[in-house]
Amino acid sequence: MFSFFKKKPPAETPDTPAPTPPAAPAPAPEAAPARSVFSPSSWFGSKPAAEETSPPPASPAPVPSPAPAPIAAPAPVEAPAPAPAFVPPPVPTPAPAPVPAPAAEIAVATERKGWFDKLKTGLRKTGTGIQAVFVNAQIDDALYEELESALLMADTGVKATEYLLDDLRGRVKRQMATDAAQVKVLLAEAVADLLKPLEKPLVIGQFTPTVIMVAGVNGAGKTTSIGKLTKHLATEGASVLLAAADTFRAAAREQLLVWADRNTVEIVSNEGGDPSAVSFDAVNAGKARGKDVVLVDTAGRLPTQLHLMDELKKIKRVVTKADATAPHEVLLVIDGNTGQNALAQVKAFDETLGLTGLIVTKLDGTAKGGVLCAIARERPIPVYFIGVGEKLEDLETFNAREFAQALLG
Ligand SMILES: Nc1nc2c(ncn2[C@@H]2O[C@H](COP(=O)(O)OP(=O)(O)OP(=O)(O)O)[C@@H](O)[C@H]2O)c(=O)[nH]1
Ligand SMILES: [Mg+2]
Repeated sequence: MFSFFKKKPPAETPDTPAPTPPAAPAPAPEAAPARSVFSPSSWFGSKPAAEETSPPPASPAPVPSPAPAPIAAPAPVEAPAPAPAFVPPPVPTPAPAPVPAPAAEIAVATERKGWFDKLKTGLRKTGTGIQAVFVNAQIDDALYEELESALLMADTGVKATEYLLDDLRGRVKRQMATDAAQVKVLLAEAVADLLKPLEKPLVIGQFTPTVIMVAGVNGAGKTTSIGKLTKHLATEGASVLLAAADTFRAAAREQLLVWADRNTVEIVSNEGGDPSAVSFDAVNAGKARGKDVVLVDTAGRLPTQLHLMDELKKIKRVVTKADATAPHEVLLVIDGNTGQNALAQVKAFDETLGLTGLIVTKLDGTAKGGVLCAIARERPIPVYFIGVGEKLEDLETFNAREFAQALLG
């Protein structure tokens, strides 16, 4: 679980229906004093479902804001910010829910352990390959050579592998390590330090709505990740609006509708319509209805399909027309099984769109987690979330140390 809390600027709560106002540059509320944060380094229990909202999805019908849903305030484990305060969605009656959760931390620990075990299982194949190098080994050139091969096999890529080996040699010298088991521990530290810059919280609440555009190649896990993310956000009390901007296939819209239903959130869609128009309408509807987050699902595409990459640029442009400050996040979803190609995708989508974050999916099964090291070394874009399965709870914030431990611990 991640921490999510927010404070909004006071007042302002129009709940106007108005589905599609004109494209006037939005007034864009300025940075709120405090904002919601997904903290990658601290994990909180906070379960109570804030099943918010309104009538069933389907069309962007005007919906009055939900009554303040009391949410358990996440209890920081090692949180940088003081006592996360939750303020429910836009309703004039401010009723923050101060819920000290004494028992929560225990629940959290279990929950987190469960997550860690899943991640460890997912990365087992890669991890075992690297760990085998240290079994009954001496600290000599042969060890480093074998390690080099194992890291390359794990999709770490040439640059990150070289970097890690150099770094490791330095650590071994400084620590005066004498046996291979110590070297393994030092490697885990080197990996954690390399990945650390990728650890960054996704901030929600600074803008209303926070518009998040999600892109990626076909089948990477965009729609599924949006569904899981919606669940996290809704559970923490954020109101979410989905935009079905994958208008190519009716099935894509249906798929997002299912997630909208599951999470009881609204969706803006237009079968066979233009993806930019749907995104535009969704951002306007999100503004009019005071939604906290608008998540825009786009169709899968390869970076080599230039006309489709142009279409993404257009979506982004048009979203900015609806809200001059948007999109606030442009996320790329990558399949953890795509190996070094994932790095190529990150570079290509970043060049086209200017990415602000990544979601790495399918780190269960046969995933080779080394690609995160390659990303950290060559295109360090924050990894907001990682996915280890198809279920709602199989998405979590990325924690570098935990990842290194799951791989090498
Ligand atoms: N094992 C596993 N499967 C996942 C994960 N995330 C998504 N999937 C599966 O991957 C498949 C594709 O997921 P989608 O969410 O439809 O992918 P998409 O990127 O939206 O696909 P397009 O819209 O067709 O480009 C589905 O079968 C998902 O259940 C994950 O973390 N682990
Ligand atoms: Mg999809």
